[in-house]
Amino acid sequence: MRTNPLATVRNLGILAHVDAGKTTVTERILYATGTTHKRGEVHDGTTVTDFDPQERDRGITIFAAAVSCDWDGHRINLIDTPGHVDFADEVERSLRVLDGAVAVFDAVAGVEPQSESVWRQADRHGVPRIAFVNKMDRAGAELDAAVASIRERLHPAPLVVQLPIGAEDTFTGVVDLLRMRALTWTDGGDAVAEAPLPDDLREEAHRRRRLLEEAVAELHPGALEEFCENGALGAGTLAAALRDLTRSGDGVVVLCGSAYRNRGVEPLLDAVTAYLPSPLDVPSVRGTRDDGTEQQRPADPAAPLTALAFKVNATATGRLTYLRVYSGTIEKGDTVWDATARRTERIGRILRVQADRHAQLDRAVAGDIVAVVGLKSARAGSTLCAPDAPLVLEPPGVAEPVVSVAVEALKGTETGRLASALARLAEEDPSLVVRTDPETGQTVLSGMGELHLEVAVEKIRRDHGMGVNVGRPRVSYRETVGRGVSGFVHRHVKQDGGAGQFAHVVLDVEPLNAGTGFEFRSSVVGGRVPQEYVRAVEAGCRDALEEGPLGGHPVTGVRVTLTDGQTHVKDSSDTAFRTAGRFGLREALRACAMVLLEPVAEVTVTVPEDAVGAVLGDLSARRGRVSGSATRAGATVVTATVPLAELFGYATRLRSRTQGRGTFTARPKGYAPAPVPAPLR
Ligand SMILES: Nc1nc2c(ncn2[C@@H]2O[C@H](COP(=O)(O)OP(=O)(O)OP(=O)(O)O)[C@@H](O)[C@H]2O)c(=O)[nH]1
Ligand SMILES: [Mg+2]
Repeated sequence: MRTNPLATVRNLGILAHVDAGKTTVTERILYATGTTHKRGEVHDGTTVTDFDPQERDRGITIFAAAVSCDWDGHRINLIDTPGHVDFADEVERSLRVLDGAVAVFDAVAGVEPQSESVWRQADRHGVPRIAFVNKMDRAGAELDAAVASIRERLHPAPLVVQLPIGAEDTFTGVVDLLRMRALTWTDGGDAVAEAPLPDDLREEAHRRRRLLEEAVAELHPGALEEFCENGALGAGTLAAALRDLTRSGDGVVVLCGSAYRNRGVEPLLDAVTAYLPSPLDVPSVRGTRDDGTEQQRPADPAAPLTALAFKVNATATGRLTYLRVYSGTIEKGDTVWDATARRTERIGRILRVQADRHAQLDRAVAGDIVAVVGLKSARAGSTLCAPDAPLVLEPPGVAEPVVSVAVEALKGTETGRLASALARLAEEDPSLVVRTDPETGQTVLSGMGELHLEVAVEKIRRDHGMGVNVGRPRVSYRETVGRGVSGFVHRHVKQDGGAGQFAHVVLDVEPLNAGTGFEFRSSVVGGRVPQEYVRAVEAGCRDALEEGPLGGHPVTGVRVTLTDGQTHVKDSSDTAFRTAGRFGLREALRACAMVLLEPVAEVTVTVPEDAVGAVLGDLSARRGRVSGSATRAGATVVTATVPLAELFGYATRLRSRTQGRGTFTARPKGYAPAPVPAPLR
């Protein structure tokens, strides 16, 4: 029997907290697989995946980058993701198209706040993962402590398959607990050296192997059977069980190494191919057909084409659209249907991105991740499919922007150029929103945080050589319904000759328990309002939610029910009902008790013990609510919920209060009621 070639594909993401070493791991993977012939460094600005000038200057990853490489008969399509929380949307879009991931941890810090966030993101997407404890060469690195923090905070069953050889700056390799062999690397040496177990580690290695066998037997019925019969597990059974447990999410294989010192990368690649799923092992993609019904499409090159665009990137070679092909085949020159924009598109060139080279392909098949040149309408989140078999895949969720700045061109004559540059940028990054402030007429750019906006503006300055003035950052407020109204009547009637407009709606408005989102339903009976008009009312309600009655902020956390209405034979239309929905809800909201909401963040501050008092005082002056504090290795970790508006400039303040010894991370934690009137900052 010929095996399906798709079984050898791995669509892999590298995820972690800022600075855990994702880009360095990626770089070493490209080197180990022979894709590149020199090892780049983040601090020299020479890595493959941090190719943007700002990434090189700042030493951080900003944009997710996809590269392909080959290992042991497998094709690995790899996405290196950013760790900074402002770019969490890039991670979200990447997770949508991945089949598996490597979560990278810092062997000194263990699980850090953003590792926890990306872990939960991966949980939501059902992406199986393995853990790589990196930086084993650092002073204070400890595999057991890192594993304990994984067990405590992420997953109850970490399954450690290696034993480190040496520690900190004498960390030279690992014992592979499956094959019971020692794998070591020398400084400057390229390849891994394999040898029998060294005497001084034999006993510990056998003890750890035993622990691994017991843990696996406890989780895996097949392994348990063999364990009970033989009192031990063979390497083959262990490997098969580890693969099952990884794919079901019941266990997490843990490896370790030092990417920077080139240690542990080859076994990581072996684990990726052995344990993580291929496109054939994950559930078939599901989408919605034009008639509203759901359909599944198998990962089969012969099935109708279904592909998701997850990233758009304007480059010197043209506009690159990154696609995950879920089913079917695309060929160069094909005409495909953009089911999201509802127009046909032509596939120009198809590229496999391999570091700085792009290999041209004639076709790409189900399971693959490729870049395509020539698409005009497709954006991140668009579905491309066979013209005769349309299907829409659910686009990746877009987080709501929480911080805004006003921007203007330094030269008045460049206002138009700035507007088109901003529009291009928002097209590439759906978490950026550009709008005009209705009161001041200013152009306002909104995004996920100060850094996100700073990077966006800097990109425009550099790419377009344009001077840009930027206002002070402000948070984005929301409004929600405190107490609803029922039976709110609105009549939209214009019958003064010619084509008239007639729409009559009755609305109930109530708060949603979740506090966010919008739900619309209809309880109209007897067809008093036909279905198409109900949809028009819903669209009108969405229009109304864009500007709430308190201060023109978007409204969230509301359910609207259309309970009744009236139509007119001649004068009713979609437009009339949309208008009625819009003005009806706008007036109804004025009658509701509305609540102003502001974005809040969960802040984790790590400070030396002697600075805790000053930090707590400062947090409370910033309207922060402390939710916990713990001491770890001489430092105190304080967690607090703080309004985002109070966090601007916090990094500088913390540094001065702690003589540079304090660090913090903040991650968005939704919205909370704001003091009224909104604090002006
Ligand atoms: N000592 C040591 N340093 C490492 C190791 N791996 C990476 N680093 C260093 O840690 C820093 C951050 O590494 P990156 O690879 O940029 O980390 P990242 O996870 O990609 O960071 P972001 O993309 O910004 O989230 C760099 O200075 C690396 O040289 C390692 O194994 N040991
Ligand atoms: Mg990086």
